[in-house]
Amino acid sequence: MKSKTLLCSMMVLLTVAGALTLASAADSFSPAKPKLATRDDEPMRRWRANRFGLFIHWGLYAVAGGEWKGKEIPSAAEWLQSSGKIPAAEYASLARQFNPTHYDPAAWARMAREMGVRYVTITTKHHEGFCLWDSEFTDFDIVATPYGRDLLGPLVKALTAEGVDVHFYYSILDWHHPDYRSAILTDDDRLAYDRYFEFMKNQLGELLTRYPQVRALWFDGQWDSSYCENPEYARRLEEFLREIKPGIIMNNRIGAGLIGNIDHDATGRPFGDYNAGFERLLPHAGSVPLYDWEAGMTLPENQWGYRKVWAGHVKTAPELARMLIQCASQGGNFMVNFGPKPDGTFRDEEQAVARGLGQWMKQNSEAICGTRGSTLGKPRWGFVTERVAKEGSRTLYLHVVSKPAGKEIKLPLTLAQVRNCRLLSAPNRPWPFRADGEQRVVIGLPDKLDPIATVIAVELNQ
Ligand code: FHN
Repeated sequence: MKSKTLLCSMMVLLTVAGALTLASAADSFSPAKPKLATRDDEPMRRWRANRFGLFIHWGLYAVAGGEWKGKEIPSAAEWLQSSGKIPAAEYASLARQFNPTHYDPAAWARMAREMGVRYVTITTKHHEGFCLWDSEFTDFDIVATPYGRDLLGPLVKALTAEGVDVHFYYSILDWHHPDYRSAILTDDDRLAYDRYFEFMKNQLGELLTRYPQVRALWFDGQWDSSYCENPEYARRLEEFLREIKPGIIMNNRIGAGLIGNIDHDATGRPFGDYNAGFERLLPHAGSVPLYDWEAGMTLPENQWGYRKVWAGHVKTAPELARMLIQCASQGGNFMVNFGPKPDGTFRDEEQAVARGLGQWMKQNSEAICGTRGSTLGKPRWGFVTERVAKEGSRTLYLHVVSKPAGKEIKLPLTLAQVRNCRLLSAPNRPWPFRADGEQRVVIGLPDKLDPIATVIAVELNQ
């Protein structure tokens, strides 16, 4: 019997502050505004360089697949308990059916690497409160299922072996824990929430120490007034976690506050390290968000966890790849979300997306990972990313999504600035370029463009 240590903005969404709307005219570039750096140490630089991640939502809701007692419950599948108004104890009985016999962490990790992602963010505990690891602080976890053993550890190991970084999602909001309060209205509520807060700290401490490979924590469910109107909890939690694991990266949803901006405490210090507010949306093309940022995207409309029946438009690999490119061109990270089935496998649509993205990334990851947003703005024919080498030389990556009139790209550069050009699809031979007047370099395009984006690397002289 485990010791039950029951103690324990709408997101700090930032949106696009420094909107720098560029490029309404083809090939007219102007320099981007500098970014407000929150952190620039090695872990943060690694987080930034990764650029592309896979989000995984997995929990008891996968067993129900969006249905309860034979009826479809609308809204997001992982919100079933709340949308279906299911009492916590009844909902918890799903644990008795959770048995992912086909779960193969090595296969998941291989899929992630082949897809081209550099990190995986997995839900350790979503709003339902169920934990995918064997937690010392609750019985509502994987050990209470027929599967009966840790799911996280083997995945952490397999991802690490494949060279994919591990990030953990953790919901502050908890529909199962008896001490959780959505609002603190009485002294008893305060005492209960304090206990819940201790429980949460204990669990997060447990995750960081038991799985030392984890590099980032992705908080969510911070919008209830109990948490967001009492920002001292957020600051205490952040300090506690940074003490346990200096270098850990946290999204800004650990903060408690305003919707639509990264949140700061009374001294002006921001919460967390980056803005995770772009949920199923990207910043306006061409704008430059002020902080490091990350967008998360579902395949169907708003389903993060597994739902048996998907309705409406389902995004394809080319659509998602272009979103990834757009994010990279604006200096942000991009996560595609998968919701595994209760048996531990991925649905066909997700597998197809993994393959499609992987194919493009195999040839073009150089133009995404380790790059920064373009200082040249947003051209009409696509997007630009850039890489700055240690010695200071720069490479521009032109992601050509549609053929410009005249079938040529014109860059506001002099011939002397360009060292060479190459197509990433044929990297071993130089790609021609010429001058057109003093201030323009012209680059032709191959006859056939890649249906996602044809990438031309333009190496510049210092
Ligand atoms: O409510 C959740 C939702 O289920 C999902 O986890 C997403 C992922 O970004 N976050 C919340 C809503 O902001």
